[in-house]
Amino acid sequence: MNEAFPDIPKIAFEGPTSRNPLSFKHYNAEEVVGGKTMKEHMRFGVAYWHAMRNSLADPFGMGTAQRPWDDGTDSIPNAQRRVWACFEFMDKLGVDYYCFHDRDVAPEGRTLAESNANLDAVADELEKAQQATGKKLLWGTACLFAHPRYCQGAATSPNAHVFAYAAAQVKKALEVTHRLGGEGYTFWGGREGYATLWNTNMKRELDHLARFLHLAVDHKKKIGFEGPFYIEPKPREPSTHQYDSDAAACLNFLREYGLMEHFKLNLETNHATLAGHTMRHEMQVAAAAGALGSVDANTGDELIGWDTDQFPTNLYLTTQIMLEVIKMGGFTTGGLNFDAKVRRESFEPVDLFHAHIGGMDAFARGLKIAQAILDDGRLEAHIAQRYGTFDSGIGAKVEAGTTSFEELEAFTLENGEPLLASGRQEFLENLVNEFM
Ligand code: XLS
Ligand code: NI
Ligand code: NI
Repeated sequence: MNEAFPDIPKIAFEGPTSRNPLSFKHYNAEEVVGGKTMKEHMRFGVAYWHAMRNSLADPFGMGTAQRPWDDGTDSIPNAQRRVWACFEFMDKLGVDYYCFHDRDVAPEGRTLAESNANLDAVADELEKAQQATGKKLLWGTACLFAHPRYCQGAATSPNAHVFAYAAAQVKKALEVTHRLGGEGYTFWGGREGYATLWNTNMKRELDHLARFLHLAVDHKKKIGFEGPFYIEPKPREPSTHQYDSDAAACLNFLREYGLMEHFKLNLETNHATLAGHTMRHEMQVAAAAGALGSVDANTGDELIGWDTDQFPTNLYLTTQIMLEVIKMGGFTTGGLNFDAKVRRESFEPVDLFHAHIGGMDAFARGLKIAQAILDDGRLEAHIAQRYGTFDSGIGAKVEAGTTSFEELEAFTLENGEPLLASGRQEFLENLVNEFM
């Protein structure tokens, strides 16, 4: 097969003084930072749906993407050719992982049986490409939101037949993910929510969603898939409200339905901001519950109110993400999946390279800055000292659960007004800037 990107060489690390846009200025895969190589820290992934399938259409206009290797048809040979374009892309970029939805890699057929056969035919090719290049599947997922049958939800559809169809689709996607050695499996509840409460029985829909996930856990055990399941929170879009609206809502749902041990969260920056949170907030909520699994690395636009899925280039953002990743002890099965698309205006194949190189360099700098902040120790020491009154005396008893309201009352009567220390926000913001 002809190369998909004939004019583009393997992207090399050339260092910060390079002026070559097709080089890494900061991402140096084998460079050790804090005891691990950059590549081990980051575990970058390419999102098949954006890199290979996004035509760059928007609600006001048709696609603009130029993808010379793609003949624009829904044929199996075209889908198979795309596999090799994707792996060439990953290889030239030096990214080790990819993620896909079933319907990104293979076309939906007229029947479930036909769709499954299509998926098998492309999975054969994915398997060959993985073997030829050593690239791996970070996670797989099923697209339960594009087809009209899912317009009122999949697991939360009011129609049991739709529930069954979605279950059959996840069964197959999970089996293909397993076959390809996928390290995890993601559930993003694309249309699991509602457009209006006037036609919705929320309790019933939530029960159905939980039942669906329990059935998926049963099947995972049956086929011996050992990777984690991830839930990806997002508050809205396409629905008015999605049940998995943010990390806290997901964790509450998982606990309520006895699913905690089987799930972690896959957090996406643009979804965090749509939920009115920072990514760091979402990461701390998940990490505190031991459920920070993977990251969909992207960013939103501050002025556009939707999921614009842009490539992350903001060093404060990447620094904060890497701080949380390092503090939780690093990714295990998860990674940084670029769930991001180039702008509609950036329609050439080379733009895909610029976008991913920029994201990887931004994360490399974020990693180095985060590690430097941790090595310096002042920030963490400040936070630890801020809670110092809980390290001994009455505070230690509070944390140990060995005090009572009576004792706290007696303590207060004896000690009078508390002596507070400043929060020092500005001091700490300046401290962080020393490392940027
Ligand atoms: C869409 C989601 C989607 C998931 C995978 O907003 O981010 O791309 O990551 O279904
Ligand atoms: Ni995502
Ligand atoms: Ni998104």
